[in-house]
Amino acid sequence: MTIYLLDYGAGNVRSLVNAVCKLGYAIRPVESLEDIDKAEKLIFPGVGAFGSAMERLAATGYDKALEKYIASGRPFMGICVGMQVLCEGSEESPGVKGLGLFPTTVKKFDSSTKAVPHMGWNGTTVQQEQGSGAEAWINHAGEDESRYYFVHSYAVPATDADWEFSTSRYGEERFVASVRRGNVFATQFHPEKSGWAGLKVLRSFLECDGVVGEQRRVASTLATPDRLTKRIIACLDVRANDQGDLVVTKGDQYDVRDRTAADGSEEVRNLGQPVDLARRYFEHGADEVAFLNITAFRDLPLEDLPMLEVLKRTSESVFVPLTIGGGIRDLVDGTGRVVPALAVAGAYFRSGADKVSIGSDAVYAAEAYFASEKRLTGTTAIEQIAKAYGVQAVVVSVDPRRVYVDSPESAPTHNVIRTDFPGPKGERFCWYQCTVKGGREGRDIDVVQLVSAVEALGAGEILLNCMDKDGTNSGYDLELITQVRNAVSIPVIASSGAGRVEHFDEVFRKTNVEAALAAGIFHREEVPLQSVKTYLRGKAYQVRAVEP
Ligand code: 1PR
Repeated sequence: MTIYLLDYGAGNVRSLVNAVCKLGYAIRPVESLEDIDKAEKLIFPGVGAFGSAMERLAATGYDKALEKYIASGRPFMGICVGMQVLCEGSEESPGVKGLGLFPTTVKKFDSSTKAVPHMGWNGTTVQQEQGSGAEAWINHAGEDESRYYFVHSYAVPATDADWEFSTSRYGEERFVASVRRGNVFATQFHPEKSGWAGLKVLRSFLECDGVVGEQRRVASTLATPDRLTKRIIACLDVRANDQGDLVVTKGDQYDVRDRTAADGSEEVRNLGQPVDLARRYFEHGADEVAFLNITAFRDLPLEDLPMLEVLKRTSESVFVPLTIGGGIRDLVDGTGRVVPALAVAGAYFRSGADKVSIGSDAVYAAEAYFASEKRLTGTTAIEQIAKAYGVQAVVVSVDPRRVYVDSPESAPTHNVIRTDFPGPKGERFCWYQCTVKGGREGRDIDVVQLVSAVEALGAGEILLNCMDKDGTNSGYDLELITQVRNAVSIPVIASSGAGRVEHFDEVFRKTNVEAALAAGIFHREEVPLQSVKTYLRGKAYQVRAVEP
């Protein structure tokens, strides 16, 4: 069978190709209009904005070819924006016409009531009972434990139309999770990033043998609760050790060297190989895996950056979202060529990353934003990557540390809080100073200023580390996290300090963050990832089940 992938170069399609291969099928990229004509099955994983997706389709003539393909009755599957373009239009790109297969308009989620983008694993409720043979065609259902990975700011509001195959709920909003009519099936979620549950959905499409039978409507479950899970993220700090091998390491308050060597030398801690550990965490139920490259690889051509290979290999066996951080900025590579941050990010997306995480460069961008009285120039890495790949692909990793002061008046330009954990001289107040270069240099910008600026620039998520807590196993810095959670409406990942399962409950209960990340306890196998999930489930949290 000839299966084709319609890609227009706007994101990570490597994972989808890997997922299809994992299921035993070969898939080829569409390179010409004739390929669409030849295809027996076609998958369109749209990425980026609705308007740019339609523009790219129109510029290549693929829009008309797609319409013809769909009209021919051959099976078509759309993913994410690949589902949205089947609608008439989208609030995201006013005036741009979609393919108009489904009579509806894509709308933005209300960010005054919840974090937007909607990012994470959510349940679905199937809206239609299928006619003969249809169950085999596609079978993702809400009655079971399955969760699927969503990442989007815009969605099709649910209205119980007969083409709405499944719906989901985010906060007070019910939206369409997948559509189906005849030979067309499309999902708002990413099956290729949804673990085994997602692979099952993909397999159903790959195995179907054509147009499905009659559909029968059943009443939808209007009262379906929001089943968005709290995400548990495993983080791997990766660097070259003294022998030049790439290893996963872990610091104590950002110091990654062991001082226990007999000869007094200081070895970089080696906690394992990045690809092996990532695979282990996927199998143990990690909802996402983040790699932070903490070595500045100098003098290397872009295409030789070692983390590209790590991502390529990881995405062959890890089917949850992958984030890569470290060194996402304009750089001069080994050939003396200036490579813009957008190109660096592009290389990572093509190698299997779903999000890039920006550290130091985000601090400089925020400083420039305030210096220019909050003017958006469109030239920062955050703005450019968000424009090309969508805000959900841009994470800002923050490395703050406490600065104690006697009173708020002592730091009038910063957001000072009263703390329950006084400083060394009994100070009752503190602010959180942002740092660059892996915590080695403090800047005159506090964490609230930073996260507000990067949200305005177009970051889609905050990865909130804490230098004072990193590697201490003493629990998350709840005061820091609360301050940041209240300052932005994009999702926040709590990081640094997890030491026991109770710390995850505490951070979710007291700060309402969307995700919690840990490193040391997972690497040292002190607290297995599965036990975090089991504990949270026992506390009645929505968490994604660990799959077989
Ligand atoms: O500035 O864009 O090149 O990004 C560099 C990235 O590398 C930043 O995201 C920064 O956080 C990270 N980084 C740089 N140096 C270090 C270091 O440790 N020496 N790691 C470093 C930051 C913190 C987290 C850690 C959590 C959880 N490490 O990655 O995983 O604190 O740890 P725990 O659960 O063991 O407490 P740029």
